[in-house]
Amino acid sequence: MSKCALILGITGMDGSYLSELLLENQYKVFGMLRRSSSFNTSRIDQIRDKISLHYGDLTDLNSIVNILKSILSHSPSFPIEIYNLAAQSHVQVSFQIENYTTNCDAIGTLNVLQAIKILDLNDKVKLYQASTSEMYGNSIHSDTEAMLSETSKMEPVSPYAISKLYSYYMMKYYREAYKIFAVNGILFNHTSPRRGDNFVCKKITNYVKKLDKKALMTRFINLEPLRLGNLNSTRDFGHARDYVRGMYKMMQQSTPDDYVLATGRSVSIREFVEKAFSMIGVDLVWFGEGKEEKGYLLGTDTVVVEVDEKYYRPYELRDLLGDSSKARRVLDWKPKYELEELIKEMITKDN
Ligand code: NAP
Ligand code: G4F
Repeated sequence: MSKCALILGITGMDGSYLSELLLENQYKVFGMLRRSSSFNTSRIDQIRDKISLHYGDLTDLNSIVNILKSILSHSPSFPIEIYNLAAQSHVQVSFQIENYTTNCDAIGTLNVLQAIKILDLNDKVKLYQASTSEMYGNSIHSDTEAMLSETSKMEPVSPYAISKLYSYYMMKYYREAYKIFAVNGILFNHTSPRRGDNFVCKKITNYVKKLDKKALMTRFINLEPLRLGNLNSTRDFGHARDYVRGMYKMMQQSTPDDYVLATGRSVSIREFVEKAFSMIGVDLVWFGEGKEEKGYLLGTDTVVVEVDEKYYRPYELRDLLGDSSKARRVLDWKPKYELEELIKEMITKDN
C-alpha cells in the first residue's frame, strides 16, 4: 500500500513542490483547499489529477476533523504524514491583520493538534509544522556575525512571528504531553519561481525579468522604478525545492525533533537587487541614504530603484543567518542550489 500524506497549504509555494516530491515517492497525496472566488490552484494544476483535494480552512477545526475522517475512510497506510504549511505567511501584512494572522498561524496549528487528539490518532500520524526563522526576531546583531541555530534565543518582532512561536511551543507541548510525532522545521527564507509576487525576492526578479538590456541603456527611457522598502535588512535565501526535501527527511526519522534549514549565507536586499540586475548584464550604482536612496544604471541618470516608505514595517527584523549543521549531520541534508542559480532560475523560468 502506498504511503499517505495530507498537506495543509497545498496550493502555496512549498505545498506545490512538496506534493511533487511525495508523488515521486509513491505517496497518496491529500490536500486542503481554501474556497476562493477565483481559482487558486495554479501552482498544482500540473498534478491536479494525481492528488485528492478537500475544501477546508485552518481556522475551522471541524473542517480539519472532516478531512482526516475522509482520509481514514480511504483505508490509508499509517502513519499518515501531515504537513502543516498553511498560514497567512506575509510578515508585513500581519501588522495589518493581527487577529486573522493569530487565528490562522497560532490557533490554526492548535486546531490541527486537537483534530489529531479528537480522532485518537496520536500514534497514527506524524505532524510537520512550518516554523520560521522569523521567530528569532532581533536576538542577534549583524556585527557579531552570529548564526542562528535550534538553541538560539527567540524574540519575535511581528504578529506573524509571535503566532508562529505559539505554534512552535504547542508542537513541543503535544510532543511531550501526548507523545505525538510532532516536528518543527525552522526554515530560513526560501523562494523560487513559484514564490508569491509580493515577497521581496519575487518582486525584484519579476521587475528584472521585464527589462530589456538594450532598451534600458537607451537614454530618456520612460521606466517606472522598482519601489522597495528597507534595503539594509539581510536574509539567508535558499531554494524551496531544497527545503521541502529537508521537511520530508525530518518526517522520515524514527524520533521527532526540531531542525533549522538554512544555507549559511546571507545578503542584504540591496545586494539581492544588484545580483538580479547583474543576471541581465546590468550594473547599478547607489546614491543617497535611507528614504532618499536610489539605484541608477551605472553611467546614466536613469533611476531603476527607489525607496518607498509604504513598504517599511513598524518593527523590522534586521538580520537572519542560519546554522543548519544539525540538519546536515542528522538528516544528511544540504542545499543543492547556490543563491546565484536561484536568482537566475527566478528570472528565466515561470514555474
Ligand atoms: P505560501 O505560498 O503563502 O502558501 C501558504 C499556503 O497556506 C497556501 O496554500 C494558502 O492557501 C494556505 N492558507 C493560508 N491561509 C489558510 C487558511 N486559513 N486555511 C487553509 N489554508 C490557508 O507560503 P510558503 O512560502 O509556501 O510557506 C509555507 C509555510 O512555511 C507557511 O506556513 C510559511 O509561514 C512557512 N515559512 C515559509 C518560509 C519561506 O521563506 N517561504 C520560511 C519559513 C516558514 P491559498 O493558496 O488559498 O492562499
Ligand atoms: O520578502 P519578505 O516579505 O520576507 P520576510 O519578511 O523575510 O518573510 C519571509 O521569510 C520568513 C522566514 O524568515 C517566512 F517565515 C515568511 O513567511 C516569509 O516567507 O521581506 C524580506 C525583507 C524584509 O526585511 C523587508 O522589510 O525585505 C524587506 N523589503 C524591502 N522592500 C521588502 C520590500 N519586503 C517586501 N515584501 N516588499 C518590499 O517591497
